[in-house]
Amino acid sequence: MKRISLTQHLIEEQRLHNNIPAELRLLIEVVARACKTISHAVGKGALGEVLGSADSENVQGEVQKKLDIISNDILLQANEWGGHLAAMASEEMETIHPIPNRYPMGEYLLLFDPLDGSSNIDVNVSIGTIFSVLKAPAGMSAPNEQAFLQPGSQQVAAGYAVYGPQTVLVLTTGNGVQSFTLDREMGSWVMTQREAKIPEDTKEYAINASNARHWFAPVQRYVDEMNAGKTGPRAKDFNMRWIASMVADVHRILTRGGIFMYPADARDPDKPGKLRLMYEANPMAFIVEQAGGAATNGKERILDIQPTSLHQRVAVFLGSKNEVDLVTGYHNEA
Ligand code: P6P
Repeated sequence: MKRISLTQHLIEEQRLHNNIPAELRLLIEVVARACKTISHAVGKGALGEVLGSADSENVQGEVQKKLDIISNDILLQANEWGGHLAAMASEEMETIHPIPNRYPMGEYLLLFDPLDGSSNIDVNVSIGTIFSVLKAPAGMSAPNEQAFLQPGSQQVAAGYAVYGPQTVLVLTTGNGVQSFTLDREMGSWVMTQREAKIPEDTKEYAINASNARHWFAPVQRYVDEMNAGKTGPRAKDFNMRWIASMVADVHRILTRGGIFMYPADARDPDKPGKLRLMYEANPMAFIVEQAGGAATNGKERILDIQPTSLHQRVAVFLGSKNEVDLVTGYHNEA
């Protein structure tokens, strides 16, 4: 396959679909460049004095890892001056981050989880950066949190970088899903997959099985039926994977199919699961749907959910369409 760069791909997409204005192309390239810098910092590990926890907690009440903060700062500093953004929001920051007055304000909003799966940093397991791009509401003078509270269907781009044996950037601008592998010698993103497709069926599921005693009935039924294997109602054996790094689990599903689940459970019936809607579930749902998969909160399409707060959580079922439809059906029967 002729290898093309991220820049060439974005310019060709612009010609083909006319839905990637220069400002959006610039934004995506700046974020991709920031992910290269994060990959470099992550790759240093103990040599870079970047492992371990910082003496701080984020808005989620989670102890921040040094690399969480470093990655967040890299994304803020890379995106402040470009003139393509009106504001940013991050898992690591309680409120939105407006563009400093000394820089021009643009028409896009950028949301990100700067380093997802950070509990895996110190044990050298794949982690990643997730990002989502929205258009700022027309005529907005001073950005506020309300401007960000748009359903995931309004995203104009979304992507993630997975920092694993390879560093891979996965991107959608609404015209399918493309993957780019970081050529470390050249420092460039090189297209290595033009059209990711998630198989509609699978034999592999991902859930944190240690929570099984807390699951509600629809999830219990769905997982029990898979665990019953060939002699059970599904009439086939299933495999289970759980990396506890959403980016790594989703990347596996994008690559070979599967279903990823982080359900609400009885531990806190008012808490709809652990993952965040705006900068984890929405971008991943956009990517998964663009690759032919499905993504729901057990009841409805994640991309249809009207957000009410920046850091709200949501239950997540995403991946191979027939499996997501089945477990969602169980919820809607209940
Ligand atoms: P648990 C990482 O902390 C994260 O937000 C996701 O990346 C991951 O899928 C999930 O939490 C893991 O949660 O409860 O299994 O540790």
